[in-house]
Amino acid sequence: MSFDAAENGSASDAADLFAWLARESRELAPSSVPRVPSPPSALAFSRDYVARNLPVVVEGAIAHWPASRGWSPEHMASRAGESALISVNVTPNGLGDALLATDGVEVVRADPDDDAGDDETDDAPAPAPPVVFAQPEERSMTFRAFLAELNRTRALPADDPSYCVPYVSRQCGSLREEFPALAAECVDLEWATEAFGAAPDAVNLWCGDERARTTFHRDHYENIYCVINGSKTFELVPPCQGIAMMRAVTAPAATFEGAAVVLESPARSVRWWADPVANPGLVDGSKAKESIEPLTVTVRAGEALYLPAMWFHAVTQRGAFGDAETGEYVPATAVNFWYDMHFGDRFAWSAFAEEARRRWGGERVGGG
Ligand SMILES: O=C(O)CCC(=O)C(=O)O
Repeated sequence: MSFDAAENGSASDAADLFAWLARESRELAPSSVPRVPSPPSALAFSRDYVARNLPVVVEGAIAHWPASRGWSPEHMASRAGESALISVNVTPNGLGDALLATDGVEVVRADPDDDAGDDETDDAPAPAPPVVFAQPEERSMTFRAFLAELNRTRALPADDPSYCVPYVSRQCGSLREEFPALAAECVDLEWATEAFGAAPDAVNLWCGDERARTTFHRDHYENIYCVINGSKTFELVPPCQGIAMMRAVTAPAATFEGAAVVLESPARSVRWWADPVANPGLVDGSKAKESIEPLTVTVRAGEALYLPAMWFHAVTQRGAFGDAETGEYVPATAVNFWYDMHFGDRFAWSAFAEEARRRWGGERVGGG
């Protein structure tokens, strides 16, 4: 990668230091996500990607797994168990963990007495917050029931009263906890475990369709994301570019209940990023162009993406029609490995830049 300081100019000449930071970060990142044709050695992976905090797609990453030719819906349902309950995230709009403008949305207060700052002598209900951080409803069902619900709702118009978007997207170790028989088919990725120096902290299963979008956020984990069925498309923004240009909003936490949202009680605030697709109205138009130019990469079945810690990412997926035996719809399915990141100098700089942006970079609080 070449570095030409003249392109962005010197930081000391920049009128807007945050815009300078965003451009600098973007210029120093690759212009596309590279691919390697087979799993690298742990040393090459560490040196070329982990140490440089750069993403890469590894082709043939799961060739040694029984799952390498995909998992049919029937295989997943029978291995998940006919009576074992799994957790399914359900939303009316495909957006779990996302900012939601409440205009036209029913906002329910779990307990009106808990309203922060409520005047006890004033019975008028507090106005609904203009924006909430909406989390999915968690429903328990068998994997087979999830598949039936996915297929049923795919066929409905979005304004049908029973329309919803189910997505198997529980985190914090869902594969091993909820799908132990499928977990046994996902063999450790030695090159990654050796490079990160420890076994993964959590292994998660993701299964859903193109109606769901995971909105921009970042994780303090090194992530190896392996696609088993269909494809997943990642929009990636380098850490400093995201901190400098993406708009964060602090909003009260709420949970979907059908199409309504129920505010958490006691109240809790969450700081989250305005997503250009999910929340175009919240993205600052003057900065949108720079903040909305992510690196986009599609990861296909059999491939793995190394998604470095602290990179902002938004994720969508496509399933496949035509399961070999039944011809039915096969939802996009993936397994990801979260490894603890190293909290070093890079983390400290990032926390500093984020707080500087919050204090001096024009970030507004409350979503107004
Ligand atoms: O697959 C998805 O929908 C989201 C994945 C993700 O955000 C992650 O692995 O950190």
